[in-house]
Amino acid sequence: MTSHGTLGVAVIGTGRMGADHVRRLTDVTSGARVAAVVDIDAERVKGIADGIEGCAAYTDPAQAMADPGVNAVLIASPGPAHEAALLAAFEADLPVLCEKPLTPDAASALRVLEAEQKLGHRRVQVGFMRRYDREYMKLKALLDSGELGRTLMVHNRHRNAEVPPGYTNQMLINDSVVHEMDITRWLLDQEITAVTVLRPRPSGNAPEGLDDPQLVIFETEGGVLVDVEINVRCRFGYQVQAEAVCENGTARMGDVHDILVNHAGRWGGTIAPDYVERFEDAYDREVQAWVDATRRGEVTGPSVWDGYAAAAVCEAGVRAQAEGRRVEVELIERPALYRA
Ligand code: ISE
Repeated sequence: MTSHGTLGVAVIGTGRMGADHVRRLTDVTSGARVAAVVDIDAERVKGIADGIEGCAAYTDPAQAMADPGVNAVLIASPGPAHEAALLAAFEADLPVLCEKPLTPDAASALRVLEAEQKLGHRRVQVGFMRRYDREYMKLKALLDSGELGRTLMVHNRHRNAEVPPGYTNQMLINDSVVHEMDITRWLLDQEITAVTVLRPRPSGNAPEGLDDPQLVIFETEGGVLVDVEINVRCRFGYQVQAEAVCENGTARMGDVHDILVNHAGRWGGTIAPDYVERFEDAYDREVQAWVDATRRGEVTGPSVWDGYAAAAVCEAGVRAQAEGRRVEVELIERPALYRA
């Protein structure tokens, strides 16, 4: 850390999310700076580093972690590259914010879980940013208060206007519904025990080879039923909504994030075009919380256990989707390091 306590962060991966985090750490977050950027594209990463004072460009994460100006690591590379980067950060004893997914599958997530436990302390905050969204935080506070009684069901709608070329049925679970898996566990403080995936007739807008939309149903250990409409080419905008149905009432978030306009006999608001805009505030709060905790020498927020649990639920979801049946989630016993 520099003399006045500014956290030097190495950002690994400069794609859509990585580039946005470079901007955030440079222009928004207080107490941190981008000390290094890493990408396999040497030209691209040099161009980014040249635009940031005191920032070094690397193509190898381990070399960036050895840079004396680097005190922490933000992993925003593609999911399959996360395990190696995480293990290198453990080796360098550096704190990490790892974009979701922790890793693409339960086995690799388990290897990271075991490696972090060997350190004897947490090192990783996983990038499930919806936990920092103000509406989700209010919803959790209300459910935790017990004012509405016990939660019986949760209805979710996760709608993307568009997805990139090459987006597959499996990515619909691993890349998109993974957010509802984590937010369900966090809102209810319960593990997900089984997954079922149902499909209506596909939309005429569905990309080739993709069954869109789909209905994903979670069962939780406390008997709550959670459904997720995942709709990845709805075209009208990016929309994430959740409604908790409780014994004495309901609570819904995600309808309005902007002003409502009455004009010429009509009323209405706006819908964000994509997740980077809709959750900009949540990403800002997530990264600020990570920088603040790291400068205090603490690790807070979603843990490697949360990343492993989400990976295990994703595996069950992908099997349920492929086999057309209800699949139970297989989880190891929660290690002591990750119990509250
Ligand atoms: C994307 O990777 C995200 O993480 C977004 O939050 C999600 O809404 C989108 O469906 C994913 O593809």
